[in-house]
Amino acid sequence: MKCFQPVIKYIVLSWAVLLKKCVQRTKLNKMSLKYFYDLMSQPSRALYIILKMSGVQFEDCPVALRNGEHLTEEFKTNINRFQRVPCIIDDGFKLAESVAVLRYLSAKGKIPEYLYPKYFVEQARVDEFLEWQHITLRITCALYFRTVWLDPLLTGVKPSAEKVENLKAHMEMNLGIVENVWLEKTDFLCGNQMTVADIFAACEIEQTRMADYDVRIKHPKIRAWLKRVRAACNPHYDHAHQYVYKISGTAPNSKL
Ligand SMILES: N[C@@H](CCC(=O)N[C@@H](CS)C(=O)NCC(=O)O)C(=O)O
Repeated sequence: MKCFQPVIKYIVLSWAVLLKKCVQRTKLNKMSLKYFYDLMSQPSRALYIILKMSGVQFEDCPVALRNGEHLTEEFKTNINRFQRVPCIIDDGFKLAESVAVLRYLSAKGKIPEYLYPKYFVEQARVDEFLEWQHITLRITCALYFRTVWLDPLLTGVKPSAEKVENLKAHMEMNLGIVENVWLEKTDFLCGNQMTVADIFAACEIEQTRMADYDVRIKHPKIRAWLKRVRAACNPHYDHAHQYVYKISGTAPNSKL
């Protein structure tokens, strides 16, 4: 029996070393994802909420757009060649575009099915919204926000009333489509379950608070839906929107 002792000791030690390596590798893998974002950016907030809800471990890499941190050569070369947020570096793999990042993480099994369905028919419905929103809801809400709030802050020049009305009309046309088409028969945009589509859309619409636009007035379905989305995503929703709430001076319960 004595002669087996060194062998047993060797096996036990090898297992201990292997286990330690596995734990170290798991920790390293968990943190190999770097997320670059600014909570003032709508798609950054959406992805932030999705990552938090999915329990994805990531290295927090906030980027202050207001300070031009994304405009440096270092950012362009080492982080995102398009100099925008959100973006990730996953174990050395650089990826920009919020929807591409979402699909990449889903393919890696990091996003739960209830947020981004795996069954191709259900996934296609969510993708339909994600494709639709870029040049409709996003562009018109973002342009309104930019023209009414951001540009005057940066340049000191106010837009003409005519320009604001024009942008508002375009934005409201798309809000009308959300109200009457996407939310026609269901509690959420792609059915009766909340998905990433709702999170992306809500983050775009919330941005208009800062331009003092009250979406509730003309859109009762959007108003009720926003409450549902917030409830389903909290506490991450309120955390992601902390600056939007602060700057707009609207506490979550007092407006929207
Ligand atoms: N289509 C991109 C949009 C990214 C984008 O426009 N990001 C803005 C913030 S919301 C940005 O980084 N802007 C910096 C700049 O334009 O200088 C996505 O969905 O990720």
